[in-house]
Amino acid sequence: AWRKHSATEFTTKDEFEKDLVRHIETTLARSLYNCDELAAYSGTALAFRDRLIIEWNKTQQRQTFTDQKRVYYLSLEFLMGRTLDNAMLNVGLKDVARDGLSDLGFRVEDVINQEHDAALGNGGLGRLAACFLDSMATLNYPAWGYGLRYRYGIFKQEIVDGYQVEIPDYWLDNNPWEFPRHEITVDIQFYGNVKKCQDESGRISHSWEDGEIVQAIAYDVPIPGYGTKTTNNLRLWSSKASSGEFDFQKFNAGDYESAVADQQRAETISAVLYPNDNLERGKELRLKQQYFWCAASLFDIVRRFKKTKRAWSEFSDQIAIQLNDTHPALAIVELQRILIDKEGLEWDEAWGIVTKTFGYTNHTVLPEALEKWSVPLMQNLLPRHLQIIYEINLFFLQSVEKRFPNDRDILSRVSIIEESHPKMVRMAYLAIIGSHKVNGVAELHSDLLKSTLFKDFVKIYGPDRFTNVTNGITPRRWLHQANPRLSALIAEKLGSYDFLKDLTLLDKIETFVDDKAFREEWAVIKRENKLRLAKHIKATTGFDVNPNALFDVQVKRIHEYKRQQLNIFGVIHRYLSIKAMSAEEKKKVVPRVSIFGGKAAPGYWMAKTIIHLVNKVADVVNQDPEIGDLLKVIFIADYNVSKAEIICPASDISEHISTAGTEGSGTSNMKFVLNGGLIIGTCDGANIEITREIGEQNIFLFGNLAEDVEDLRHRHFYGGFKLDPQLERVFDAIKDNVFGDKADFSALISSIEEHGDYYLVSDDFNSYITTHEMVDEAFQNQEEWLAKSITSVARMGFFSMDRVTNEYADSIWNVEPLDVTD
Ligand code: 26Q
Repeated sequence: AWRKHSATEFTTKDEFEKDLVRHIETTLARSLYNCDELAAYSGTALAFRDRLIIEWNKTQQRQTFTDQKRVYYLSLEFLMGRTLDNAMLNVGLKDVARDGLSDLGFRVEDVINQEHDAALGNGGLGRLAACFLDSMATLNYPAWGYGLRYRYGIFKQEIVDGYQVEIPDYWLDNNPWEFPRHEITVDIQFYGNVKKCQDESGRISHSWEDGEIVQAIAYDVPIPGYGTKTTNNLRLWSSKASSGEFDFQKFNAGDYESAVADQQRAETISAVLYPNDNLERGKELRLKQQYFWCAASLFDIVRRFKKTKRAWSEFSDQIAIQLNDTHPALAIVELQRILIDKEGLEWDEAWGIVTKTFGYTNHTVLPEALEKWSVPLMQNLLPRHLQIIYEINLFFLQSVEKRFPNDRDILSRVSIIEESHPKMVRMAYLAIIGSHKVNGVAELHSDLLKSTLFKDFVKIYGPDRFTNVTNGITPRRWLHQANPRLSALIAEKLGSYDFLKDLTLLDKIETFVDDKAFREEWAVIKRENKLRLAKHIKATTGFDVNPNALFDVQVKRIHEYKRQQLNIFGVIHRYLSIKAMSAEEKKKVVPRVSIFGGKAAPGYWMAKTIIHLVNKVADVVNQDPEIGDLLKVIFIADYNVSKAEIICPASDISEHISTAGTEGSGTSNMKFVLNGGLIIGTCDGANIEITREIGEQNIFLFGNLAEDVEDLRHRHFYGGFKLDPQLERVFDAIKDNVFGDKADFSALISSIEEHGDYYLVSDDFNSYITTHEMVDEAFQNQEEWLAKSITSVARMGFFSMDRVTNEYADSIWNVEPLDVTD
């Protein structure tokens, strides 16, 4: 018989208050009389945490007991954001909490705002992992995430004198959402050397010896699904000096300082998230992080499998492992090593298991983002793994040679080892060869992978190994949580909140597109969301913005390929045009607020220059009396998940304007449309499928197509470069020091004028400006604009992360949901 659990499961306001007060008074040792918002947050979080723990334990027991196939999602980034609001909504008790907190004199929104974002990621890739966790739990898939428990997440961004300044994000103090599992540890080895042994029967084996040992400690985070009891697990590894390894020699010899230094070096592995997005730099510590996390996770997965006493041949029937980009590609090598060196399997049997287990998701075609590790570095840090990589490569190349005996070049093209100086290990090739499925994240991106980057592999393996799964977003966070009023309005019309579990049901709201009361409420909600953002802008920048103006938003990591420079040049063009207008002409201008936000990698100088220019333009434009309300430029500092929850519901239009063929998918495009904003974008990434779903009359597309990019770049160099005349006018203003010292921005201009305009800013400028004029015109017809907004939301069902998760489950993982009938 089951022992009844001791923790409470409150459902009413009074029960919640009892739990809340108990936690404030006993767990936190605070008196109710000096309970501030932070204590109210902690108490509320603990009360909800109790509820999660009960279902979490049950879910884990159920998954162990039924022992069906599980998914492990390996990601170096999980950009979770805040947890409390999400937990309240998922268990359906936010209103209970609101009432209970109000009795104690608190507003639930203020309490929620006390929480620090869990920012263990850079951008899209990390947020995708977080959306995966939400959907896998909601759909009852037995699934775990594995990641690193960074002590410092992505840095906090401050803007000082118009420049980005990075502040460390120490976030771990009083985090109620993680559970240290001090009993779950794994010893991880680095360096050392490989010994070859032969037994009496002549069988050769390898052992990796004399390395340095670092200990991995598990920290678990509960992941509740929406409207289900399933609560999955996210396991994050933290590094510590191995107790066996702590140098007692040094310690006893009085060399205390150096013993402590060793300890700190071990802890450095999980200290900080690398802040580069779409750029790889080959640092040893990054490789250490990757191996540390892969080895700990694989050990844990294999340990769990061995407890079931199944045959190794059943491994891939029980386990699917998804690689979020190539960052965990070493997991392929590590599993092969465990199977042959530790478990004594033959190479071929082991390799069959490995390839059936792994799937690999690629997120980018940008050459500078493709991971390569130097062979000497890997030789030193992971000598046995390098041997295995060479072996994998040898067998692979032999099979290629047999199939294509007359193609001499193909071998060097597809080799895992690049024959450069030094030699490099190409992680994407390793990931393809070690997986049974490789997918891109939007149709165009997956097609480009097949026709360019991975072309030879399509020839070798056939087209079936390569597939597309277009990204999505979780409607729980990105509609229900970020935009509760819109969610409520939709629920009222559809008769329930079922659309949060089946987003295709949204299509039913299209029948209300002509319903006057519905349209009015829709418009009121957008306005309230704009007011909320205006308040935030006022509080953080001091600028007043007119909520009736057209809010034009571009928030995402700052990168040349995403082309924030195109946007700010367009803003300057607008500014100059308004300045040249007569008073009569000005009356026809549609007022605009251009809102930017995003972080630049600390070492990415050009991206920092773009931020600087945006802030300088803001300084000039916002104070120009000739401009008034007609144009305002805002840079929102420290863009992160919780800011996105305020910004996404507040846009009239948002910008997704990457050079065609460069953005894997983009996911904020989906967030903005789902919240009733229109978008301006290039034919790139998921913009193309968004257009297909919502209709081309509901989106503002512009610019050159991916198929023409190569040719245009070529012509810049060999056909002579001609700057767009309107862009020239913009550059002239910058060169006249209108936005401060022109020298500050010379690199930005010369990259276009002199260095080939790689991102086609000039080629797309005219079409960009013209399209913005169409946006202004469309915005003047508010009734039509509203119809576009409603219609678009109604047609966004396809972009639910639940659809994405089911596609992975069917076509890559071959896993079934685990029914929860309690
Ligand atoms: C690699 C090596 C060393 C250090 C850092 C990195 C690194 C870190 C982060 C490389 C890439 C990233 C992040 C990439 C990323 O966010 N890609 C985005 O993924 C989204 C989800 O699929 C897509 O929507 C975006 O188009 C894509 O840019």
